[in-house]
Amino acid sequence: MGVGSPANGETRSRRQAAYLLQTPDTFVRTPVPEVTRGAVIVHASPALGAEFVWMTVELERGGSLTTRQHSRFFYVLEGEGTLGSPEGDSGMTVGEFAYAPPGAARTLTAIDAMRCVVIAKQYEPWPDAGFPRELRGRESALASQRLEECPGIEVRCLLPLEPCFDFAVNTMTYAAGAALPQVEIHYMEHGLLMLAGSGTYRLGKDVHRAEAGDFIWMEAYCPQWFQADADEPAKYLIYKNFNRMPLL
Ligand code: UGY
Ligand code: MN
Repeated sequence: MGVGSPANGETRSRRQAAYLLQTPDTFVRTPVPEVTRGAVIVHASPALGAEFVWMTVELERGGSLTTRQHSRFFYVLEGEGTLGSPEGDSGMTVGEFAYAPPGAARTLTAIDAMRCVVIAKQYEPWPDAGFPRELRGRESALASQRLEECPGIEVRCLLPLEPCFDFAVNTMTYAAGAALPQVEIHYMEHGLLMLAGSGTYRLGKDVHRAEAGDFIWMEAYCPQWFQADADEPAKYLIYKNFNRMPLL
């Protein structure tokens, strides 16, 4: 029995047609040839209906992940490592992120046992936009914006809004009790990892608790709304396909 798994088979996880709520007690670690001394938890993939992949890679000290295909986005959750490219290695620690353009080989190596979000998406080029460049940053160093003048919600956009980028990864920080100003229904799909705090997530017609460590996938047009618990701020990391007109 996995740590935290109740004996009676109960879980807060839910798989519905329009969304997945995946709580840590249901995470399954698997080997992949791209990883040495570690494993991946694949949260969202085409097998689910998602048009992107969201995994958590867990590496022992000295373990590594090497990938080349598709755009990849890395966000360190725990521990420390280096992200290596033919141009050299650079250190990555908690709260730091990187974007690797499609086709560029990158190796993430753990200096200390580490956990890192890896998001991969098939790149959709845009004529004359140029090829996306490598990016690195620290989430806490980015300026935050208010969500449509909504007090209590701060958004940090980790990727720039430029025509060469075809997805967004943001953090959303909610003051205690703060809520999205509307139920959203939109053409973008989401992957989402609760980084801190907890609250209530409305997904379709269901209402769920969402707690730090939970992963959520929402398909396009899934009605969605979040409110942080009244006694504590909440924060999540969220992906969406963005900045491309859907094909007619
Ligand atoms: O960017 C978004 O669509 C975001 N406001 N959605 C969400 O938090 N569920
Ligand atoms: Mn949304």
